[in-house]
Amino acid sequence: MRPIEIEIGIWNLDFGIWNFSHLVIRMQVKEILREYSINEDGCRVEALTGGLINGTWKVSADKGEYILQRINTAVFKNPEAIAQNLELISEYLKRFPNYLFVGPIKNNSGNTLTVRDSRAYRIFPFINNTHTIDKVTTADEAYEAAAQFGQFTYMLKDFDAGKLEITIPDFHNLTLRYSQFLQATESGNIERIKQAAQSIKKLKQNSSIVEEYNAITKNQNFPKRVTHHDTKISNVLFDNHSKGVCVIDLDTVMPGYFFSDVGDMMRTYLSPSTEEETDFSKITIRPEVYEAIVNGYRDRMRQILTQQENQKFFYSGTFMIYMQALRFITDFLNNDVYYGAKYPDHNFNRAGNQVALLERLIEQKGILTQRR
Ligand code: GN1
Ligand code: MG
Repeated sequence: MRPIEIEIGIWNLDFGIWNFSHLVIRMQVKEILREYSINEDGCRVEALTGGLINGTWKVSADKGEYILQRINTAVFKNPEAIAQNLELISEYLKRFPNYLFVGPIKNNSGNTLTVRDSRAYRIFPFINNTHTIDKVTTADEAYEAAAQFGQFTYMLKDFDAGKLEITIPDFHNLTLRYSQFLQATESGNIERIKQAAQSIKKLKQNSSIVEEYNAITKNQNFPKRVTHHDTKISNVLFDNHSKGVCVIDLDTVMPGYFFSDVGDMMRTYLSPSTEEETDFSKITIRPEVYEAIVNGYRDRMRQILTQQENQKFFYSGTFMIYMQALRFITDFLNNDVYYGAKYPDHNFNRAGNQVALLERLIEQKGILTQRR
């Protein structure tokens, strides 16, 4: 996670440099910190980038360092459900005393969630001697991350996934995402539908990915497991020796399929470029990273992965990239209501990027699956 701006140097800093929303957040953050008896005087609050959905800050106070997060309640409509899931998981994982579970801290009223004016906040301890990274630069990093996500699901293999609240219904339901996409191509912004014609066509041409999803999710050899659903590299804590320590950001932990987690790693680790890259010639697939994801995940999940799951590693990548392309283009056609846009064609470009990534991956199928 990279600091984008120093939100609050010292609390009394000149107010003139803040726009209105900064100010509102700043006042609210101050109130929230008080709920945790964190002295805000001389406190440094630094915004961290990375996520598209929640707001995240690093807080450095007298008492120590923390991660403060504001949950986007337009997306997570029931933040209490997240808090409840985290408590259940944290309780269960106590049977693995060597595993570091980073859960939210309780506020002065004993709750892990602090709600102010319909905004929900929570605070995590900042774990010393750990760090996160923004991009995968080596296969070892991909291996470590895949091992951590695999380990997380493995440790929870006997936990009753049915106890978890569904924090985002149908989050990785490809059938639904595809029908929302088709709907947007009918009733979305007409200009944008024309502009996106090429990507729309390519996505429709690849709809066999949806058919495969429909088939495998009906098959009992693809059990629902406790999966993370957001396996980007910045959701892994690394130690000073670049070894994975644990996974973080458990808001979308829900019953799900192994291919969601493996697939999102492929989607976000395989190319040296990110989903924000607009020069699509920079989108390439790194076979050694592919191999590291498969090995890292399998090393921890080997005992429970079914034979059928084992055959769907490559599919996982196509599944997640395809779904993300659908989500970006659907949002573009619907005038950026979900992801927002920092510039007019932002979601158009993100969708194009994911379509190109999908094409690169499919081209390499022979090479990648031969290695495995
Ligand atoms: C969102 O906020 P962030 O970056 O963790 C999204 C993911 C997408 C991702 C694309 C709740 O995640 O599903 O893959 O953007 N999360 C939600 O960058 O929609
Ligand atoms: Mg997230």
